[in-house]
Amino acid sequence: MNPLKKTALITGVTGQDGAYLSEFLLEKGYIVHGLKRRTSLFNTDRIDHLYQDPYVENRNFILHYGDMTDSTNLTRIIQEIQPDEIYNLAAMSHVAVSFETPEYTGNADGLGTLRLLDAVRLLGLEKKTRIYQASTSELYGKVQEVPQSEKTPFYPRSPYAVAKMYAYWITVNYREAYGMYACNGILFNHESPIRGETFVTRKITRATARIALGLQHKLYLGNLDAQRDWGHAKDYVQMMWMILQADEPEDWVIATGKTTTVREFVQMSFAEVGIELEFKGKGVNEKGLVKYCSNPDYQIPIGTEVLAVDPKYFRPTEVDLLVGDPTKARTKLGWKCSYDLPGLVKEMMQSDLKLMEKEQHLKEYGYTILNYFE
Ligand code: NDP
Ligand code: GDR
Repeated sequence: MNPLKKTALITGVTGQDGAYLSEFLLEKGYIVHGLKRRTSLFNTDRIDHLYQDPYVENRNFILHYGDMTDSTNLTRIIQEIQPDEIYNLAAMSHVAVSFETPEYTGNADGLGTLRLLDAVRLLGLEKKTRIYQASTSELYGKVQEVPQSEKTPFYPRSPYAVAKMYAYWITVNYREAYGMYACNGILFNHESPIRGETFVTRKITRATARIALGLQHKLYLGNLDAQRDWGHAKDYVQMMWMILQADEPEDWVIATGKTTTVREFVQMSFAEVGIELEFKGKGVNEKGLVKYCSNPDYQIPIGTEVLAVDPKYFRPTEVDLLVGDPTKARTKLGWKCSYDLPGLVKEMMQSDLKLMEKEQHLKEYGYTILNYFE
């Protein structure tokens, strides 16, 4: 351990935010420890570029096997590392999947947070270790107020959001009960080229690229009317760090303050490959048809149906409208985002086009390519 360098533990290091936050903290000179789950195949694609040979001395990026459902393991790792900062990003983070696995989601996302906080307390680190809890705009759920701020009441609408609500309050409770420096970042949706493939933005950019290249015919989505406040993950991980550098531990909304429908996101993605869509029909019968195609590389006949609604993607209870009010973070932490939504869509599309071109080559050489769209 190098006493001159700060040490951070990131749970969920293999996820989108874990990868960006690792890069960010390493650039700041931190020693970064990451918690990763045992999987039957390697799942470290997002952090492979940060990997360091375990036989080299003075590593500053170290991975540990662990799981948020195992308190013995969390306690042992925290005891060994004695972190200055913990970023609790690990979660079963897919809202729709949480309806399929509600008990596990409660265990990992809700109780997992308690296990972490209590490990810090039991180890007597409550005055040393600062804790960031990855809270979410999903806490607002059913619309009570627009835009949503730190003062807006919660009304969670999924097992995921309910589990995150427990995590939110147990973080507040440990802060108040034991004087711990523990904070919630209530982050609105944030995306990137390394966003999980089954979240709607990435599902759309991936499918748009595949359709343009002739690898897929149609994109099936659920609720096209849902509105989200989408930012870029790179901007948001910086704020996780800022939150832990503030003088006092508090809870913070991080958002762009703008909202967009899923349908508009689809239009923006297709526009990146020169395809204009027109939407016809309503509800489950709504379809997206090619109206115009300006890019000679991606010629799809006018009138081709490239988007349809599949009710299997509807959620038992939906969150219709999210738009955050980040005034507190803007005024007290100096929060501002460097990306806007068109810039984010462009970056995601360029990345997915490159990836899909690779898949196209693999397919030409007879390799099986991933055709999983769920
Ligand atoms: P991802 O789904 O990309 O990453 C989740 C991470 O958690 C992965 O590393 C995953 O590991 C790990 N994980 C899942 N379950 C467990 C477990 N039981 N034990 C240990 N690790 C586990 O999520 P994001 O990076 O997008 O989000 C990070 C956090 O922020 C999550 O808590 C999410 O709920 C929250 N959040 C995200 C927002 C967003 O828009 N991205 C907005 C607001 C909050 P593996 O790779 O093995 O699956
Ligand atoms: P969300 O993200 O539920 O907001 O949670 P997601 O991208 O999954 O859904 C956004 C909206 O799009 C609608 N939608 C679809 N969603 C998916 N995944 N697949 C589809 O085919 C589809 N069609 C329409 C959804 O109904 C929803 O309204 C994300 C996660 O990162 C959480 O962990 C995080 O807490 C919140 O953002 C803030």
